Amino acid sequence: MKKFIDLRSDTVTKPSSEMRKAMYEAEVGDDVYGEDPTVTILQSNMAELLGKEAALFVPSGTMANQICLNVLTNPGDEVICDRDAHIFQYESGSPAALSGLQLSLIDGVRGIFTPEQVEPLIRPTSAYYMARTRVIEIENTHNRAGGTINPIENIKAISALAKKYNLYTHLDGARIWNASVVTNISPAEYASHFDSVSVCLSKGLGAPIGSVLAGNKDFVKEAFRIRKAWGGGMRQVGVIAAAGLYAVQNNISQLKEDHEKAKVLAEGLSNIAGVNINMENVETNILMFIPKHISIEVFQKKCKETGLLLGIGKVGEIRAVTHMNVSFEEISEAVNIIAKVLS
Ligand code: TLP
Repeated sequence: MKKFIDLRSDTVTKPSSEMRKAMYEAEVGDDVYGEDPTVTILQSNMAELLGKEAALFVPSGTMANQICLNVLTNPGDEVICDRDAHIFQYESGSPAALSGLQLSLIDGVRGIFTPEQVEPLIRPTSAYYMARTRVIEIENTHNRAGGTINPIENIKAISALAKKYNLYTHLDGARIWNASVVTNISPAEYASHFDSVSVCLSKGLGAPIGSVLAGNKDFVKEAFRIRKAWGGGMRQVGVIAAAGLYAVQNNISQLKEDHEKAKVLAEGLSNIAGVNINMENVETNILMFIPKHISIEVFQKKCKETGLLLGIGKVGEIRAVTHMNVSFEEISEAVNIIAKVLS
C-alpha cells in the first residue's frame, strides 16, 4: 500500500508497540458490572488528573460530550456555544436528536467568545415561553477554529457568569492536553471551572479508541446509566483502557513536539506564494490555510495523488493536523508537495 503523509487528523495515530504490549497484558473483567480492573484504574486516574470526583470511560468524544449534555439538561433546554463548536458542527445533530436541545450560537473570535457575548443570550427564567438556558459549552483547544487555546481568564469569567445565572458549564476538552502543555495550566485547573468535562485519549495521545467524561459522583452515576441506555456499555474493555492509561502516562509531554511540527509546517507554507496562512494563529497542532486560485477539493485531490492527505476546515479552508506518527522530514516533504501542487 502506498505510504501517505497523513495530516488529516491526529485521530489517525496508531498504537505503538509499547502501547500494544500494555493492551496485551491488561487485566480485564465485565465493565457493565463495573468489574474491569483496568477500566476502574483508568477512571480513577482520570478523575484525579481532572480534579473531579468521578470519571467514566466511553467509546468516543462525541458520546462523552452528548452524555454530558444529556445529564445536565432537560428536553427543550438551550445550550450556548460557539458557532464552530464540535457539538454543533460535527456531532450529527445529536444535541437535538438525543436530548431535545437547541443550541444558541455565538460568533466567537477564532472559537473564543466572551462573557459580554454570552450574557445577552441568557434567557430570563420568568419567560416561560422561551427555551431555558441551561449550559454554556466551551471547546479547548478549539478544533474548527484551528487549535486555539481559550485564555484561562476568559474561562474563569464565563464560569463566574454561569454561576451568577445558575447555569451549568461543559468543557469539550478533547485536546485539553494540547492547551495544557502550552500554558502549563493543568487539566485539573482547566476542568475546575466546569461542571462536566470530556477528554479524548484517541487523538494526539495515540490511543486507538476512547474518551473519558468527568464530574461529580451523582453526575457520573447518571452518565453511567445514559451510556448503557445509548448502547455504550462495554464488557472486557480493559484491553483498550490500558491503551488510554498508557497514553496519559506517556504521551502528554510529547505533544510539544507536535506543536513544533505545526510551526515548522506553517513556516514552510508561509513561504509559498499560493498559500494564505496566518502564522500567528498556529498555537497548537492544528493549522488552517487557504490555497489561492484553486478549489480546495481539487487541491486536496492533487495533494493526495502526490502522497499527502489533508483535511477540510471551515468553508474554503484546508486543515492540517500534526501528530506523533508524522516526522519532521515528512513535514518538510508535505511543504514540498504543496509547493509543487500550487506551482
Ligand atoms: N474531531 C475529529 C472530527 O470529528 C472533526 C477530528 O478529526 O478532529 N471534540 C472535539 C474538539 C473533536 O475535535 C472531536 C473529534 C470530538 C469532540 C469527537 O471525538 P470522536 O471522534 O472520538 O467522537
